[in-house]
Amino acid sequence: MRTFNLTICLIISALRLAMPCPAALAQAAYGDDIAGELIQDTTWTGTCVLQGTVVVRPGVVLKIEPGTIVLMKDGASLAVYGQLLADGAESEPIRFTHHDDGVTWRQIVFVEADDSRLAHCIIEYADSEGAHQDYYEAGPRTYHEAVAVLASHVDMESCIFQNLPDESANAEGDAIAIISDDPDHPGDATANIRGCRFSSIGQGVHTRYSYVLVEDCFFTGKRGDNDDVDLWGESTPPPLIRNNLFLNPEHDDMINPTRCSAVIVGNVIAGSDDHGVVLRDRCFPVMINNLIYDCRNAGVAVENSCEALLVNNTIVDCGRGLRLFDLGRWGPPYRLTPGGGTATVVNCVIWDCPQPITLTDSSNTDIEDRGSHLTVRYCDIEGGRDGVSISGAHSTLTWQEGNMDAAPHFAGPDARDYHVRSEAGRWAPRAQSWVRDRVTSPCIDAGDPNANWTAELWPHGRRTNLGAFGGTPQASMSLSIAGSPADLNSDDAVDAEDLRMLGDLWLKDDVLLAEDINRDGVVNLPDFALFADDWRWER
Ligand SMILES: [Ca+2]
Ligand SMILES: [Ca+2]
Ligand SMILES: [Ca+2]
Ligand SMILES: [Ca+2]
Repeated sequence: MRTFNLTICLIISALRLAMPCPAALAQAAYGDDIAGELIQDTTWTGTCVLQGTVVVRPGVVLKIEPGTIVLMKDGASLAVYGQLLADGAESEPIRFTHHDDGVTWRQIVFVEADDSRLAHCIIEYADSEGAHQDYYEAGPRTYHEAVAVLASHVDMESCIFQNLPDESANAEGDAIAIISDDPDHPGDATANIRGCRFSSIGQGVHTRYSYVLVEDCFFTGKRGDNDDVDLWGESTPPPLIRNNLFLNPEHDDMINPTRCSAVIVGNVIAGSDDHGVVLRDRCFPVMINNLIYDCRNAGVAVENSCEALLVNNTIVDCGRGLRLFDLGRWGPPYRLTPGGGTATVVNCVIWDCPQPITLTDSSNTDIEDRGSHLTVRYCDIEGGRDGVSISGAHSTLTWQEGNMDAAPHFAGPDARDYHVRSEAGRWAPRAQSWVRDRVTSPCIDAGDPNANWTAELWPHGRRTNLGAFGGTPQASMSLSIAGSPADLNSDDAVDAEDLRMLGDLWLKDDVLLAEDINRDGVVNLPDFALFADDWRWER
């Protein structure tokens, strides 16, 4: 029954399969099921039952309507060589699920497909447990993830990955693989993964030599020897992991680029029994504006000849704040480059960690440089220079200007609010408003004078703050009134360009906008009055 029946497909094709499921002609051969190949553009709606491997041929477009339920029989797959446009809606998601209790389906795989989309889809009960280490060895590959993308581009928006492979307490099925180095289908694979939820599963996103944008996603309850975002190999551009929330997994690391110069920006990473972020092997990753707390082993690990740049991160309440070392694993299957970790740390706060920073030599005696190497400037490190522990004769610390050891005055560490206090104004995320404190944190305006402060709202002090919110609109306000509140683009002049910006957002009802000059949550006449006061201001 699973073999492809050309005659049936041609008949289906002749009728231009665009009908509610089950498809009438497919019923003749396969009962209520859809099976074989789609060789004509097709739209699915209602309830569809898939069995075996359903193939979307090259050049064929499969559309799936909002609210469609795709019931996958035991071991069923959807293999897309053409294009899949599964556009659910928030109120009418598309559900890819199993046909019967107790069975699992195999996979949605894209192979040299046309640009495809999964939006508002729920993906569950796929048989997707397995180890990404399987892909380290040369030879044929079997991808185990629920969604595998080979040499294709797929946008995934507002999707939910859950119950992989089932709802049991130790289920650790993996969600997504984006693969550019498949031996049979090599070629750039890319994905934009936005607003998705990864709930109590194994690995979330795995890449090999692939660009991904992972943005505004929520990862929680992860299980097993899996990382939420596991990136392997370089790509152009490098992966961008931005504004995600990683919360309370039970095990393992949250973000782990290996030999991958990923850009990791604006994430909240909290509650791991291992590391928050692991930066591994020969690569040059960058971390900016991340808040990392409650990671038992370390907030950030830099390993095996990785050279990392850490700017404006807050790392707090972790076993170690930052850890530079050689993990080993030089042989197969990992084959990591021997060597310590190297990091340049600027505008960061590391606080309330039993060991703020540790550097360890590599135990590999065959390499020229066995040291871990750290450069620190404009940082607030608990214990100051003594907060850096160095073990081994080869590791080095370069302690530069602007560092301090001063209580950062977090707003509410018990409530995990790590904005720093200010008499001039502090953003209160729960209240979504600005509040004033009785103390002002020394982290305000303490950043590298050359760092870009211009996204901070006035009064910004014309200098970036330390920590995760420094250099962002959520930066705590300065006691200095340098600059002008009407200089909306921070170019040291109030002119027609600022007026245009004010006009563009006129009556906009939103917070954290420079145009909302009185910071009351709406851009309107009182803001224009303040703007007019400073019209033609120039520094
Ligand atoms: Ca896994
Ligand atoms: Ca500032
Ligand atoms: Ca301006
Ligand atoms: Ca206003």
